[in-house]
Amino acid sequence: MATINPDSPANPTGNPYLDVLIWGGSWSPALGTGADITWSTKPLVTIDGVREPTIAPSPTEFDAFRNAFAAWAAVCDLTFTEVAPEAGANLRLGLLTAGQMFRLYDERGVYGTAGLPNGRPDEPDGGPDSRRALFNTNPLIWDDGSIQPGGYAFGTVILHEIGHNLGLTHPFNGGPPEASFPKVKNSESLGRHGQAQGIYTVMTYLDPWPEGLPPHKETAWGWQATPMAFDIAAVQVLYGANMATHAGDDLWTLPDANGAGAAWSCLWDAGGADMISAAAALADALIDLRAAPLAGAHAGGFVSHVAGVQGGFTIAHGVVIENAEGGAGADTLTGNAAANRLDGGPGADRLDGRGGDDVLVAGAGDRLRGGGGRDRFVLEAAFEAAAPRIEDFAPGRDWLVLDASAFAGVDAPGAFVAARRAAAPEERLLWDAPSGRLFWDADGSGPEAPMLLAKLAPGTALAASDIILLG
Ligand SMILES: [Ca+2]
Ligand SMILES: [Ca+2]
Ligand SMILES: [Ca+2]
Repeated sequence: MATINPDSPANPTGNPYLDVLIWGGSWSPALGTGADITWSTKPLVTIDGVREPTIAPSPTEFDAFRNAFAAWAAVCDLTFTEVAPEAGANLRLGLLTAGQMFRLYDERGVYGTAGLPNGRPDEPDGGPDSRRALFNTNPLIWDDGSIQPGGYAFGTVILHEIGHNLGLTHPFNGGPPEASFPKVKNSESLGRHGQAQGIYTVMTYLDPWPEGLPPHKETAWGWQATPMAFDIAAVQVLYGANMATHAGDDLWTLPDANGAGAAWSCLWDAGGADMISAAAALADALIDLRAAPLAGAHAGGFVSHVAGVQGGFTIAHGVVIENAEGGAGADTLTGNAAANRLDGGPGADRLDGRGGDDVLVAGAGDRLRGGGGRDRFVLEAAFEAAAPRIEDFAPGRDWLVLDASAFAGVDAPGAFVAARRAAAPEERLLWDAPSGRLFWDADGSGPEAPMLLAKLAPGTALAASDIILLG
């Protein structure tokens, strides 16, 4: 059981987002240290001077609370243990009818309320080491679907109120008192670069991502399933990071259809060789492997998603996801500073490896940039008119990679020639420097016509040593 540290240092990080969210004390004695928190349900509430019971949660509602605690525990060094209502838990979760919530606040539309660790706003039922969260079970927003991860009540109410209980405030009127995210004026304000949006923090009052997709009205899916990048960074400042979460090799599959399972998640992945995949998607996918930088125009993260789908990923600060694969559509895959493998799959894809020694699979119609580092461009077949275009091939630094089993004779001496036509049987790779086009000629000087294999910048000083073989 944890005890309250009522003080939050003012501006503990110097970061204009995290310092606003962190306010109201914590459950651990010092920044960056963990705590073991107990929780229970069915607190009494005092309404109009009378103490009255809250609603006993159903098994589904218990699961919703457990899922929300698990989502917070996955990202930081907190544990949450369920105890009996009379056990004097740190956190006490209460379900109210819409009528009870209205009488409690004399205000409609209060979907939830919660105390910070230091007890603000004042909680008449809270003991010295006990805080509560109250939830409005108005069926307009609260039902068995909306309290599932990714549902409206889970993403915007349950995660949000528990965030308060852990020591996080809003992007508006946060801490130090009344501080806000840059350029945020009020609870409806997106602020500079739109960073008060729900896709960047569940502590906002704003929907996940209407600037990317139309406003979303369904309640059972299409909302947040996890704390988002600012939330994760902020609770890690308070309690440290959970470095056991997804420490192995993980496959993160982007939701590719609207409906159950479509939700916005921020990936907290502590290690391993990981991949974001849209392999099953039919629509165009955008996959961006850059982690949330916590500063600049994309401070709260880069959004990966399939076109038209109300769900997808951002990547938490400090996380490295190595690899990405697209689906049937014309996908856009962006790497990060690590060594990435990017494969767009079918469709005319755009790949950008950015820094690091990347592997980019060049399919039909693709346009590729390796970025910095020593990159390898894998040519799988000759697509002729749809030959991939490599925009920034750097001879002597990057490589073209050919599978010897797919290109018979490519491994023979003299297979590469700087010429538009083969003059000998072994001449299979024909490099036309003035046009920047590389051809595959399956029978060398035989009667078969060469096929276009790849397009590079005209005048590129390509040499045989720039080509390596697989298999
Ligand atoms: Ca992992
Ligand atoms: Ca594709
Ligand atoms: Ca890279």
